[in-house]
Amino acid sequence: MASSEPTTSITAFARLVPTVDQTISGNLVFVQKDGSVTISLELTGAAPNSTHGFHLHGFGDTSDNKGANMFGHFNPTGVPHGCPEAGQNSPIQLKTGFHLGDLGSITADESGSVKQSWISTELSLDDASAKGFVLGRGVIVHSAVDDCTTQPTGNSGARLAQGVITTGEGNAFTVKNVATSSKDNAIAVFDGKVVSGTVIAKKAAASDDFAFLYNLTGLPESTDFVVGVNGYTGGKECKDQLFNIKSDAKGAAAGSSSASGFAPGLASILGQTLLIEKADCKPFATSPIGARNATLDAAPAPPATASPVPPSSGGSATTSATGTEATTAGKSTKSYAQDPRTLLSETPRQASVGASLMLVIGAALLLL
Ligand SMILES: [Cu+2]
Repeated sequence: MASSEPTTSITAFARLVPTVDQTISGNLVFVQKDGSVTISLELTGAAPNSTHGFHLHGFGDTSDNKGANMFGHFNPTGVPHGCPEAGQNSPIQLKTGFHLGDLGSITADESGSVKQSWISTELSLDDASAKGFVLGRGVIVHSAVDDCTTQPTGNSGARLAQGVITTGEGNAFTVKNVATSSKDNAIAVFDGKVVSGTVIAKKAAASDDFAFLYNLTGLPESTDFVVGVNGYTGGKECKDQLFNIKSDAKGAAAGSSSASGFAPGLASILGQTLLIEKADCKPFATSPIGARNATLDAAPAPPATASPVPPSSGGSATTSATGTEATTAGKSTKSYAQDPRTLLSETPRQASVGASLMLVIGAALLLL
């Protein structure tokens, strides 16, 4: 951070929500000050005296109810998995040389609660050019202890709670060094409390506007809405407006829209809040915008044959993955072998045909 602002702190957080049939929930607060980010966790609902692997993950895509879409550990530097040293007092100093998301394990007290904090000099909340830029990335609480040695997962087991690292509505700060990227892809997942479904933001080419693909239910029927991103002011009728949607007679809205004149890099919306506003410009539903296949590097333009991603059905399982650490092992290892920077872009959609076949075979094996 700039030394001219030694006492200015900025804050982000992640709300941890239990995956299907699970009970752990909590809140993770990130405070960046004087060149370090302190992470403070408070959670409840764990089994008494239980220990759980706890990591930042590469994607902030909560659309799978077992956490299977959160990808592997946040590892933008392409290094091995490990753990911070045990026995440290809070805050635990995160180690360099391991995944930037390697927070180790957490242990609940007799009431099933956890309070723990960490400190890192590698993470950043507001510098999109930093490897450790974490806005929009994910957080996972696992079922098992992180063994600190199994690569690249720590063999931490199923995913019991998931969350997206977000500034939160009303807490926007300026993200600097935003690069334009051809790999931009982000997702806002509406959990069904008000609205269910997803809004996906993506670009086919770096110079394009974002295309937004939406598939939402639970809206008031036959009603006009505007969709916007907190902190973005386009000078339109409603603050932060990007595009308009209208629900049908069943309260559903599905389709795509490009936001004319809105063409910043992905980092300008990652971790911000997506707003669905009624005609009076008041938010009706909100969701953090999480990374989904997001590298943030300035990549060459993709082939013109790139196909759009259809909106997924929010809140339901959309893949055959079981949501355990083991299911991501193949993808992560493969990515390291290619190029560390492609770690977060490794999906069946963008992988080579060969890699896609490997993933299909891997998924088939998991079903056996
Ligand atoms: Cu994990």
